[in-house]
Amino acid sequence: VRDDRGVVLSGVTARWEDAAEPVLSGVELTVRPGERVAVVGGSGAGKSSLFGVLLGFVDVSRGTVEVPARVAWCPQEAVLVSTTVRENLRIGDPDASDDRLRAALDAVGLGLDLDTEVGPTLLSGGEAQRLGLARALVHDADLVLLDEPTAHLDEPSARALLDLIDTALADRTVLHVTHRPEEAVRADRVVEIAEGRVVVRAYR
Ligand code: DUT
Repeated sequence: VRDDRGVVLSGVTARWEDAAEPVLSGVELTVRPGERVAVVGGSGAGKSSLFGVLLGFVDVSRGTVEVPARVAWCPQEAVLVSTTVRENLRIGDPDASDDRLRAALDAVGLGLDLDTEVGPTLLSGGEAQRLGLARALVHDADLVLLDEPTAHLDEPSARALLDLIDTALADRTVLHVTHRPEEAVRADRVVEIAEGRVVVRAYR
């Protein structure tokens, strides 16, 4: 296991551009390589802002942020472009061979042909999320950020997606924002964000 695949936030204070107050203050968080951490907390607590810090689009005014070189972000609704499965996956790596793309589709249980045209409305919510995960695999992301991936799925689809996350992302470092306790318990560890701070480190 390479040791540069984890996340280390030390004393991080961060604010959105133009915001008067910081959204996160003095955040300490270490995520080991390959660990899966569920991030919980009330609406507006700063969970998405934490992802913004890790992705580099929220300004850090104090402290240090260490993230791996390759990070993938899977939002509530997968961002798909109206073109083929192949081109949607190649957003993860423009040079990926068809064999690698097919391996990623296999890993997420999607039996789609690479030439199939997709788009925001042509796949079910669960299929779109799977395609987003496959793109993260094509990117060979060391860190995968899941922002409420089951928010728009019915119960069976949600369970199926979570099972897939268990297997397809088993060796990746994963931060998983969720409101659902049944999702949080699948993680190695749960952290809670409240009022811009990590307030609880609950170990299972
Ligand atoms: N905020 C901004 N600009 C943005 C997004 C958020 O200023 O583009 C502010 C609003 C809010 C704070 O950051 O007061 C925290 O929001 P965040 O979206 O990080 O909270 P959350 O924990 O992800 O809430 P939710 O569960 O509702 O998504």
